Amino acid sequence: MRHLVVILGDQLSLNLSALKSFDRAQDQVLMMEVSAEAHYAPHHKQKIAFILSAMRHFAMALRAKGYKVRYISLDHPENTGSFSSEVERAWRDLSPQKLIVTEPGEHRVREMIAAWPARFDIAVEVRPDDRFFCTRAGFRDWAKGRKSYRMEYFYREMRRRTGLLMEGDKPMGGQWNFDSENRKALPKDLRPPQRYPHKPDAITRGVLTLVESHFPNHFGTLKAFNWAVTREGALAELDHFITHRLSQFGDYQDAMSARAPFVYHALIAPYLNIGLLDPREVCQRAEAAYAAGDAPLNAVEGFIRQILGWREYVRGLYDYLMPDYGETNALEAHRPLPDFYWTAKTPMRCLATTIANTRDHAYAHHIQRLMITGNFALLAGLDPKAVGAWYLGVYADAFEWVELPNTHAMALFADGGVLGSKPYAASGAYIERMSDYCTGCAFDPKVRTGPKACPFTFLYWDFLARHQERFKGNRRMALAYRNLERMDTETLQGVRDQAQTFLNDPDGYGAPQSGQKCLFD
Ligand code: DLZ
Ligand code: SF4
Repeated sequence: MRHLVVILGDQLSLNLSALKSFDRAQDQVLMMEVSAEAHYAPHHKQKIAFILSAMRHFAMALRAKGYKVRYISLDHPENTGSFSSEVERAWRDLSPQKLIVTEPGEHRVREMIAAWPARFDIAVEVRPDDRFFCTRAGFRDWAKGRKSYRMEYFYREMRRRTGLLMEGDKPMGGQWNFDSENRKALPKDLRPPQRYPHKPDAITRGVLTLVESHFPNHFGTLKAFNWAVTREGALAELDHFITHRLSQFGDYQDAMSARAPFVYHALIAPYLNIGLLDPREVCQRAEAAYAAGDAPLNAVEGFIRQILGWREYVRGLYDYLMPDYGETNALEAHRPLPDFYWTAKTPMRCLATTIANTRDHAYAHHIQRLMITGNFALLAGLDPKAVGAWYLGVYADAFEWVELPNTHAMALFADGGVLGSKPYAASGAYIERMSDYCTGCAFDPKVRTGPKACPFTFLYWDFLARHQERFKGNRRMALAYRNLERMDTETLQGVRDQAQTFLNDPDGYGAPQSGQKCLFD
């Protein structure tokens, strides 16, 4: 045999670099369902099912095109359970002259592959992953020598390089960024469209049964599984977004609602991240919708910025700064994750709703992730590694290259400001403004102390006071510190005492006493 082409579960694209120059007569593809990949993070059941079903459908699509595929399913009797041991078994069985693989996204897997040449005593060709606008070298060139790496500058450079939303060398509409228009709360009478339905076929149904029996104790439910597992399904979901959601996406990008968990979001990140969609086609579709007059510029620019700007930027930064980047803990946050991150049982309605959405759909949108679960973790001083493992496990789209910069750096400020210029700390007032969570909550966002006090509010003031030395000189936090200084000593002490009581037992805080009605049933 000539080449053994290894395809990982997030590389499901027929245009994958590892497949270029594939000779159907002499080469073979290897795909492996391995338990080690299901266990390195506490993956949500839907995430495992999504990846395994998409892998099985992709293997079918390859075979239909005449590729020979060695596909090792999770319950294959000889499955040894890890990438390296399965590659070793294939290498013994097939004696290839060379292994070919597209560079994996995660540092952990890159290191694994770096050990293969010595382990198997054969050539291993690692090809660049070209499913991105910006190459690794391109990002390094941009980042080299800079004191700080602000996304906004990288994004402008990418707009210029790709010509997306450009009029000559000027941004379309005369502005690079329309974010100030994209912060509306969802009006009560507005009903975002239903999610696009993906009916599970026999393969997906088989995988759902397999996952339930192999991973019964993993987080999450499979009941509402509704992910595309083929390129056709992913394209249908993209179409649905462009036609029914994109035009409102901008306005309500930051809105949160207990009655509309998906608001106007696209729900395509899982497909982009495993290769079912390509970021170039996605941005071109959005740009075309603007050109056709079907969606306004604030929506289209906001959407394209997420993909052309933010997604490429976090990938570049991860690559540039790992592995040390994941080890920082600038705010010395060491508290364990409260149990309610797994159970959704807390009287804080914003957290209970976001975590219940996560449990039911392996999804929460970016503001829920940043300003509810992330903001809480920042304010409460939760350990960045524990928080990172949670995010990496519970979201269908999470792979470390995208998850780590978003969680570790943006949400938790654990990198001390390499990515962002200030922490995204916010009190209950922000959550009340941007959501309908506070109505019906046991707490009141305006109250700072006493039984009705909102934990986000007293934790926010406690966070500012705790980190005063570090942040008081930060220009972007000047207003917050002026407000803190206006608070009299006694009030501040009361707020800090209440924060301490809360932090001593976040799971027990506000729980019903015997005889009282349970707040979260
Ligand atoms: C996340 C995941 C899971 C749960 N299972 C598999 C699997 O069985 N086989 C596989 O090839 N990939 C899986 N993945 C995705 C990998 O973790 C992903 O390819 C690497 O993290 C990329 O660096
Ligand atoms: Fe969350 Fe506080 Fe609002 Fe309750 S009152 S939903 S805890 S922000």
